[in-house]
Amino acid sequence: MMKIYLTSTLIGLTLFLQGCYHNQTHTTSTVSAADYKGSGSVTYGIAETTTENLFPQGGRVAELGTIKSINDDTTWTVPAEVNFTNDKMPFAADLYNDYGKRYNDPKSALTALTTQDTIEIDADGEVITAYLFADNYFEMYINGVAVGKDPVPFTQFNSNIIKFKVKKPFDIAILAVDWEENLGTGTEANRGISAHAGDAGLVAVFKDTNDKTISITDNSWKAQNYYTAPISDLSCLSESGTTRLSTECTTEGGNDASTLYGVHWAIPTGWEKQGYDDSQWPFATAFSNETVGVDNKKSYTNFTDIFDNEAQDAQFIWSNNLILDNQVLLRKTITN
Ligand SMILES: [Ca+2]
Ligand SMILES: [Ca+2]
Ligand SMILES: [Ca+2]
Ligand SMILES: [Ca+2]
Repeated sequence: MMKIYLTSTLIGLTLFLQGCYHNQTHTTSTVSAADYKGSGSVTYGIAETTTENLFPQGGRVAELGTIKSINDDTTWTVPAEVNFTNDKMPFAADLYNDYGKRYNDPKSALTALTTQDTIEIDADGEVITAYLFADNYFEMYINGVAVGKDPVPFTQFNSNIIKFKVKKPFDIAILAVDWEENLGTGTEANRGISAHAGDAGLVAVFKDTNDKTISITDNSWKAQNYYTAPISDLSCLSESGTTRLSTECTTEGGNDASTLYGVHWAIPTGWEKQGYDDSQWPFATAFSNETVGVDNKKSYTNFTDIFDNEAQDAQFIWSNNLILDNQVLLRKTITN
C-alpha cells in the first residue's frame, strides 16, 4: 500500500515538474495529442513491461509491453504483437545464428535441411527456398500460412532459410519489426545515449527448385508502416494518401525516453492472406547495405552470393523511414 502510494506520488511529482519545465519553455501543453491531426493513435512515454525477455540468451533484452493511447481508448502492444511464443508458427531454420547454427555459405545451410523442413502449402506445388536477413525481427506467411519466424527477436543479428511448397501465383506477407529497448519509444541505448532511435531493414531472396531467383526484395514490394517512434514533436508528422510520413521529424535521440511519443495504426485483419488487397499500400523504399550497416555482420556477409548477387541484387527494404518506422508489413505477389 505504502509502495503504491509513494510510486503514484512520485509519478504525480514528476508530471508536475515536467509540466512546470514545459510551461516555461513552450506554450503548448505536455501530455496531449490535441495538436496532432493525423490518423494514428498516439502514446506518450514508456510502456509497461508485460514480458521481461522473449529471448534471454540474446545480446539485448527483448521485452514486450503495453501502452495506452492518449487520444483514443486503444492499448497497444510494443514493439509489436508477435507469434514468438506461439507454437503454431515454426521457427525459421538458421543460415547464421550466434545461438544456433552458423553456416559459412548458403549451400551448407541448404544441405543441412531435411524434407521435414519444407512447409507444405500445396501438395502439388513447387519447392521454393527463401533467404532472409532482418533488422531485427520477421514473421513470414505464404498465402496466409505461417512458414517461419525469426529465432532472434533483437540481437545478435542473424539470418534464416525457409523452404515451402506452393503453387503460383502466391502471396508473400512479412511482418517486420525494428525491436526497441525503451518500450513504446522506438529507442535503445546506443552511440553513447540511452534513447537512440534504432534503424531497421529487411532483405530477402526467393529461389525455385532450379535455383532460379523468382523474387528479390526491391521497391516493387508493398510496405505499410504501423508504428512510428520516437517522436518528440507531433507536428512533424504528415500523411499523403495512405503514406505515413515522418521525414520532417528529427531522428536525434537523447537521454530521456519518458517524454517521447509513439504513433500506432491497427494491423488490418487478413493482411497475411492470399489475395489481400494491398493496392492502396505505398511501395517499399530501398536502402543501401551501407545505410543499414551490415558489412561487419557474418550473418549477412557469409551470404552475399545470395543477397548481393550481381545479376539480381536484392535490396534492403522498409517503409519510407528506416529509422522512425518500427513495425512494417511487407507484401509481394509472385506470378511466375
Ligand atoms: Ca533477428
Ligand atoms: Ca527504429
Ligand atoms: Ca534495429
Ligand atoms: Ca543486395
